[in-house]
Amino acid sequence: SLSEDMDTDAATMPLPQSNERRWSDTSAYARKKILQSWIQLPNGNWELGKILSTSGEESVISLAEGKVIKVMSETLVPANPDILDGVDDLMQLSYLNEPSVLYNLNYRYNQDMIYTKAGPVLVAVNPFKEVPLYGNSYIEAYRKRTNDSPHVYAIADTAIREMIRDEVNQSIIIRFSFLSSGESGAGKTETAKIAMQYLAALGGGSGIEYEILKTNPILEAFGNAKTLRNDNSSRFGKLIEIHFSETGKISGAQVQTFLLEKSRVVQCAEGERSYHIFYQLCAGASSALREKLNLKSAHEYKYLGQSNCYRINGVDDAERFHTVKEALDIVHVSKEDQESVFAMLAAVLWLGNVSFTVIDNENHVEPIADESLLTVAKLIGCNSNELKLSLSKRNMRVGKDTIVQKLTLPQAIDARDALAKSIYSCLFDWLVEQINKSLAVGKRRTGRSISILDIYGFESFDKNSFEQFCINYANERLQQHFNRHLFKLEQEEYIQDGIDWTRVDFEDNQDCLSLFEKKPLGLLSLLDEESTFPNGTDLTLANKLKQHLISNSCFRGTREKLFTVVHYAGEVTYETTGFLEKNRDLLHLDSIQLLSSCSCHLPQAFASSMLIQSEKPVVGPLHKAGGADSQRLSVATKFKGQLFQLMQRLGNTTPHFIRCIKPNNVQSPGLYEQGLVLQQLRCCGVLEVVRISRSGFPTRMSHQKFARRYGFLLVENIADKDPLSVSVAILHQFNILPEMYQVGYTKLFFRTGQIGVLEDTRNRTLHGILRVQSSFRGYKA
Ligand code: AOV
Ligand code: MG
Repeated sequence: SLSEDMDTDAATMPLPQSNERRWSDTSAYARKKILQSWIQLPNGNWELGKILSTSGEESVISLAEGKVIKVMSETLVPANPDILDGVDDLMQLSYLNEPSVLYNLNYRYNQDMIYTKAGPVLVAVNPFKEVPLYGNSYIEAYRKRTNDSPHVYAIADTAIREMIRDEVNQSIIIRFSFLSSGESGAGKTETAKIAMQYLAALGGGSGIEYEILKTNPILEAFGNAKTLRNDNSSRFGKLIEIHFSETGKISGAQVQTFLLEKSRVVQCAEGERSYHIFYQLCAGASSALREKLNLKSAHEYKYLGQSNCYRINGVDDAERFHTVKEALDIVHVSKEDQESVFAMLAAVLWLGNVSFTVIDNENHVEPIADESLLTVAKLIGCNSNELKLSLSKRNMRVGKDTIVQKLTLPQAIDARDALAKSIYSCLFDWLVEQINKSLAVGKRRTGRSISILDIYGFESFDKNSFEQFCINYANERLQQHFNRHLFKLEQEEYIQDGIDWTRVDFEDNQDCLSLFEKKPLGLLSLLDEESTFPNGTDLTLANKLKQHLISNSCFRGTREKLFTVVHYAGEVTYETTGFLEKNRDLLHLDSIQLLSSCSCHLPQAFASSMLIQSEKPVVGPLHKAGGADSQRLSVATKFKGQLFQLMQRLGNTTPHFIRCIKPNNVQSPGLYEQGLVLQQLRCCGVLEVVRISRSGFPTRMSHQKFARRYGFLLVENIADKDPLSVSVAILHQFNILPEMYQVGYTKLFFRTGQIGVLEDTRNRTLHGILRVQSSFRGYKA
């Protein structure tokens, strides 16, 4: 390659011929007069042009197809020489500007090279088709390091090696970037699976790796759905922590999930679907199971019918159902439990068909005791009269008395839907718990684990509600993690170690995070406070936020129920409609009581898990009119707690970042929309990362460690020397050029690629020693 190597894990790098040559080549290009330039067309796209002549302030450019134009010379954006076309790492570009980066990614994308490094970050551009980059032969090649082109496998490989070498937990953080249209389908979930595949192949042996891989079809069936943007959209966030033994073998794993989108169970938009598992069950259940659950086809369930979409192109739901059942077998969910799970799903579907009839002249209603109601009662194992009562009345405590309130139609529908959502989300949590029980073999914290985070990215739709509010808050937290890691820590470390370093400013999003988290006057606190007020409404919430936060630079109060947050990635306007309800997430005590009275074990388990939750300290709601419905942590507060925990966990790991990019909005292969890609690159700070990494010294090692690791390669005697002197001696012996490293108080700092030379020599020397030893042993035997 013509310029510096890019991989912070330098062991992947081939031995460069001569550092000097490589450096001078790069700077030679930079000094040369530019021959080609990027010209921006009226549609915003960039086209490559040859500079024919420059006179005064104007330049004459020839474009493709012989077109010649005149432009102001100052608008020229230098293009890289052809020889740099499609470089592996954006850091290698002599001219690092937006069109050059776009072009480079596009050039690679056209050849199915969907992965590119951007300094320490791996960029993955979604191919929307099968690309021949995966499977055993590729895994082997990355394991043996005979293939060093950028890949998820290479990231996973680095994570394993660093985990073993440093005895530090690792994390692979997969995210995409914000888009004004709201984004999804960039490839995060697929990327996470590819990383897991690699870890399972290298750390496998005990069999537990199959179980880990089988968590994917299960969680996707229950937590993914077809949306307008992605046929397999994750509607929850996921962290999977894979544990390894001292010898680098997988010993167990743990899954944590975040904020499942419950509302999808009872309603979804035109053209979208509810969770896959419902359609899979309806299509794939055996006739015995159908009979037992009184199962109909998907068309006959109202919850599934309202969006007018039952099928996904190219997907056989019946076949998927069998895959899910097999996966459940593998993670040790018994056949009996599986049947209970399916019964719960059928109960949810039948609940949606429960209808109501008016019973008095005050418009109070009660459910009709038809097939739907009776089937629900049978499936969850309760008395049908009690089910009927719980959907037509609400017990409320006022002081010492209990009063019974009859429900109107909207209230009854709410009660019914709340019950369906609770059953489903409890079922989801229960499944995760079963998976964790099955995977909890080696949970000892040994400093040897790799966590993979696949979490929703920023969302910004035409209408943004409570879900987007939480999701974007989560992203704000993750963004800070990313910033801090790549920028702040970097600089602080240089300064601490006495390295001269020109400060590079970066955007921090602390202000926006404070807007969310400050107590008592932050978005979350105010939301919780309003949620506890019996008379709180969407409008009073909006007014309260405006009243207290209007002076905050990240906040803007707009019309009525609207407010705008200036997020790291852009502005998002939220509408408070439904915020309080969703944050309270009340399940009436009556419903919990109903579930606990059921004869089936799953509803009972659900009821007790909900009761346990409600015993936690109450931040959340006291329901209307002084009533005493279940009191528990508000959704936002619970989520915030989960996020803090997540950040703490990630904070103790060495992170590896993967950025997924979606090249078009129509899920179609071969289509690369410059504008769309650029927006994503800008928002996730990829260019910034490259700039900083290129100018900095991203590889670092303490003097002790460096001396320990490479000291034995020295020819001179180092017995009584301190680590710093040993380090310096090593650097000299290996002729590492002075501009390639800096010696800090406690550490050595290297430009990318430098450690590679030493690692190679070390590996060769070690292998030499091992070969000698083993042939010696062979001789003796
Ligand atoms: P997401 O996880 O980022 O969306 P997915 O991982 O579900 O996106 O990817 C969406 C679709 O893109 C997949 O179903 C595949 O068809 C295709 N795809 C992604 N990566 C690859 C790849 N490496 N090779 C082939 N096809 C791929 V969301 O969960 O909705 O935001 O929240
Ligand atoms: Mg996903």
